[in-house]
Amino acid sequence: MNHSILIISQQYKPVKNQFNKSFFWIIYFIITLSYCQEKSVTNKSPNIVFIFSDDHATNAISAYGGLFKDLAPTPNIDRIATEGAILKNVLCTNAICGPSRASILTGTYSHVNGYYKNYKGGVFNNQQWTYPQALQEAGYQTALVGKWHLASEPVGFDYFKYHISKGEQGLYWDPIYNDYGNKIKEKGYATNLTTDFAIEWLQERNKDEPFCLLLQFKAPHREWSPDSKYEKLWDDIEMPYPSTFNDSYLGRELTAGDTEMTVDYFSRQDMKMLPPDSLTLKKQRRWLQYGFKPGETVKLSKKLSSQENRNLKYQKYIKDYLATIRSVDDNIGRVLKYLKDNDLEQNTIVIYSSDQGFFLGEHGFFDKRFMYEESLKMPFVIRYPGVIKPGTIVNDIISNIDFAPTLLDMAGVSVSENIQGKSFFENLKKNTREDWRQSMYYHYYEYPYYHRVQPHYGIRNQRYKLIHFYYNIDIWEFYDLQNDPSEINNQINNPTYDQIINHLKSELFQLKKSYGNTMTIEQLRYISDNDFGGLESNKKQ
Ligand code: SGN
Ligand code: CA
Repeated sequence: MNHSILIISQQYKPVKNQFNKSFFWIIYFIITLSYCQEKSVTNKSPNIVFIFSDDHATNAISAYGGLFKDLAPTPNIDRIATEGAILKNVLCTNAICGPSRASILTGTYSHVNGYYKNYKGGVFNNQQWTYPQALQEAGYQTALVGKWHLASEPVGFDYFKYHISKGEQGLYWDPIYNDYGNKIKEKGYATNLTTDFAIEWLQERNKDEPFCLLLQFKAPHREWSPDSKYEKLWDDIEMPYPSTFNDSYLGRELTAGDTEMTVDYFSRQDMKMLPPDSLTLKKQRRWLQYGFKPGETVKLSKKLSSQENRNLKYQKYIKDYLATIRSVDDNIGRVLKYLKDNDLEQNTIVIYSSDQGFFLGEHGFFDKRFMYEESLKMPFVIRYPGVIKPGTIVNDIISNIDFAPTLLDMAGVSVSENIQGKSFFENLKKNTREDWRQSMYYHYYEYPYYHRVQPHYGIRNQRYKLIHFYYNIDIWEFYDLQNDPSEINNQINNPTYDQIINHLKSELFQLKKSYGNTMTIEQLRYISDNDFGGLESNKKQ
């Protein structure tokens, strides 16, 4: 700023009389402008509480309906939806943890932000623009508490306390955090603790500035460990099975039918089996991992048939998964109560979302990665009193690259030029622009670990989906979601759809190109095969 004053005063030096007056106004103008740029927000700007979890499927939130809506309701998440909006078509651009988080922070696709994969994914390049930095620069107080999982130091936060250990996946019990540079082991259950720390920060923050809090739970990520009080919630009932639980993968043999992601791959740890005391700690760990690799089969009971064992595994999994969500929902309730009790309810935007969807036994799967509906769809509910009408339902196609521009739009802060997402603030007010996108582009890169899901890209609109699996196979799949919502009939060879498929194919290539992904199949394979996605900037410094 001093620099620009100097240049201007030099330029105007010769015109002496006029100089004093003009000089005054120029300085006044510059100071005002710089103040507006640096602190474009006031204490009237809305606060933001962005609550985010890991692997929470829409099918496990009662506001979205689904098999468990009555058995395992989520009243607090539902409350955000009924007092604000529920978004039914929020689609992840790359359905896996780190990449989705990187897209949310930067508003860009993986091939732009460089974070393609978790395993051999390297490190999020934290020198790039992110929305928390933009908010911080604009005068927001910012904090991050809970799971981060991007392997580089969070930038743009006045305070952070994030899970370390297990490759930053974090632990359910007695978790270890990086507390603003200090390694701290806490005692207790992660979901409760993370909320405690978030509330502590809210209490201690500077009350004169607006804030943005990112509260990010580890739950309901694998290995789905519930709080002790919720361990036996559904012991006496049998949970329903999704209709595609025993999918035969007909017409999808080399894609959905060739993974290491079915319930048969649950480990002893997932099933909460206890290792023999006689084993050393190291051997106990290996014992617990059994089941993870092909050929390793965990049997829950020797007397049962393989189908019965499979069912039993699903029962254990789904009950544990839903029980971890019970704690997430309880703690969201605590946050909502804090906001209410502290007179923050009216001027605080509350969002709940998760990094991608998850399979809850559909197609026999757990985990995510595929462009199939269950993993592609992200939950998103938002409350903004006085601005978003209670009971709003949004069906527009939105994706995780749209989160950053939307948050900044709501806060009145400008976005980076390189951003690829679009603000959906108007959509939330039921004022969707006529040229809003009608289809989205998806791209998943990680292979073979974990879970052996073939890399693929595709396009999805309100009715159809076209996917190309390209890595070491060359297979296209096409689904008519209206007639086949469970995606079991791959119609790629059905001549009735020829015209639609051709049209979608060209739209897909057009979209891919418009987002700047012009890599050849060889180059894409290189991304999957190499550490750091082949990018120097992704290497750990
Ligand atoms: C771990 C899990 C995988 C999971 C990845 C990625 N295995 O590796 O099942 O797909 O995380 O999850 S585990 O045995 O270590 O639990 S993600 O949410 O971080 O993308
Ligand atoms: Ca995840």
